[in-house]
Amino acid sequence: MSDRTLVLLKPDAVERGLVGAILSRFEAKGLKIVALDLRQLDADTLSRHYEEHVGKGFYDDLVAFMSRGPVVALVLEGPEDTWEVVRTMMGATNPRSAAPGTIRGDLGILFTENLVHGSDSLASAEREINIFFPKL
Ligand code: IDP
Ligand code: MG
Repeated sequence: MSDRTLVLLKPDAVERGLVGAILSRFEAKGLKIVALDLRQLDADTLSRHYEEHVGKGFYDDLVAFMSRGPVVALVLEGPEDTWEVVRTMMGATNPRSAAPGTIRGDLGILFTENLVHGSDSLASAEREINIFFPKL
């Protein structure tokens, strides 16, 4: 059995030259990269991806941030519960309170600019992989 999840390395991770460091963590954990692409996201893609956040107070800032430069979109595969493994490695949404040892806890300090996205359930993973890599 294997399952997959969607990860985005956000524009701050690309700008700060942290793509390699973050990908290394996932590879060292034993997760396999099965798709990978550097791409610029537009407002339409972001509204599909973040559909549960459209209209919230932070949404416009989130879209401005997520479209200010390219992201690295990838799909990771592991033996089971891959989305949950990745979420544990990412840490809490606000890097200020994310635990040391997590990606956000070790590398981030700002709320919106929290380096990495990971699907929050198996259903979200399937939905998001279909948005970013529909042929997979
Ligand atoms: P998650 O990325 O940990 O799943 P979500 O609640 O799904 O967190 O929020 C999506 C993204 O929106 C966050 O990663 C962060 O970049 C941004 N965000 C969420 N809540 C806030 C907030 O209260 N202030 C500023 N940015 C936020
Ligand atoms: Mg989320």
